[in-house]
Amino acid sequence: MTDYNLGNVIIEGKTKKVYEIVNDSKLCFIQSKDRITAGDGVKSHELEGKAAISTATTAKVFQLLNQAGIDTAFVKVASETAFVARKCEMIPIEWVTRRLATGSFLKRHPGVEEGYRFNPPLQETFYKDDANHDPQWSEEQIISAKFKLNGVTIGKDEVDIMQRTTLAVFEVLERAWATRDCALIDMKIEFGVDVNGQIVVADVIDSDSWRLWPSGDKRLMKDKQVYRNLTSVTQADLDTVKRNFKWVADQLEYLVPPASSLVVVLMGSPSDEEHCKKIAKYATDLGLRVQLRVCSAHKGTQETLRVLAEYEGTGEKVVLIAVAGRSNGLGPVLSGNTALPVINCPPFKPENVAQDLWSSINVPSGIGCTTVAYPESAALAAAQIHALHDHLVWSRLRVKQLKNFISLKQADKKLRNLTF
Ligand code: OK8
Ligand code: C2R
Repeated sequence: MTDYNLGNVIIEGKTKKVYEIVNDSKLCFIQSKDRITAGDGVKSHELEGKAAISTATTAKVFQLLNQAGIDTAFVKVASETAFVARKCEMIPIEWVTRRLATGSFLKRHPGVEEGYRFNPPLQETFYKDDANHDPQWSEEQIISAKFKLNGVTIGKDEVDIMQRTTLAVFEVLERAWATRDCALIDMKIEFGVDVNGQIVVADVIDSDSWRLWPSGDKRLMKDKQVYRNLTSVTQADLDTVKRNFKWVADQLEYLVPPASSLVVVLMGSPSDEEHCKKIAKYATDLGLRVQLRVCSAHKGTQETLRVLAEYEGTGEKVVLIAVAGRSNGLGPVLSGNTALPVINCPPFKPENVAQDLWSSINVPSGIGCTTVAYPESAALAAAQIHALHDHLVWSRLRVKQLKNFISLKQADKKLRNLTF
């Protein structure tokens, strides 16, 4: 049952049906089916409950990707077995990323042992064509096809952006799964172009889309490969496949945690507030939790150490950012009295930059605080420290790099064709 007023069927595939939504031309409704297929539809079975498990899986994966900052078509869950997405024209290419060699790669590359590790992950593209078993396509073939979707012609720039995005999607999900002691071995995604001409990760991402090996052990695989490998299919086999898929959907509940990694910005004076709020804005955008405190090591040494003891006492993982103008005693005093990381970010005045900077970096022996010049740098440095244990913060940093790449590409595309 759904609250949406469904229009025409846009397309019906093996495992889902896509509808128009009456009165909303920018969205569509993706209804999952209780059907599992493999070998490009050659093997096919009814699997009661699969639509709900698949929808729950796709929703969690896309929420995680959206939270990391990746642009996807996913909008929201509409019912137990359906979700709403941005209406896209789909690019008929499967974008595959592999960390370990297995599956069809081994057939195409005889001699390579299963488990060969790709650093960076290997990327491959396949043209979606069931009748010809999805042939592998080169970048040149994709560009030469000149796909035109919602007004966008897929050329070299678009292919580069999709390649980079595919890699980021894989790495974000690989990190997330690692927190559940599961190795993401390889996966496939697809892209669409929405009605505004934006390229977004689309389709579904569920247990059909990847190979997932708990503890990196192939024998424990929890993905559709279990079904693909069956020569005859019994009800007991289907029950096992369903149990595996449900296990994956349940694990995903743990992969989207609320923001938890803490950054404490300590300022030497309330006059530093504006500078500190800039740091706080950048840090929250990176998925960090921020607290602002006022304490001067010069004017209130004991109080500063008491505030420090509050954070030492929580046992939480905390990064400290010291914001102190003129003579910076705050950062070095904090650093000399804690093992927590301390980053100095002095609020420089243009006329005193040289002297003030010197007071942050010319510290006595035994002091390990670091110094950055800009609020954004302070937030990024704190995020890099937290990213060592927080996969969501790691993902935000990873996607920020991707966004830098995309915006430079788009700017270059816009400007390189200008004539004067
Ligand atoms: C795809 C990575 C792995 O599942 C089938 O057998 C066919 C088809 C279907 O009907 O769903 N699936 O078209 C598909 N192609 C690649 N992948 C698909 N799901 C994923 O890509 O993680 C696959 O799960 C590499 O796969 P490989 O080694 O078969 O090329
Ligand atoms: P007041 O507003 O107290 O005069 O401070 C502050 O961070 C501020 O930028 C003027 C500037 O002096 C800085 N300050 C320090 C310390 N305490 C205050 N550098 C310290 O303990 O290092």
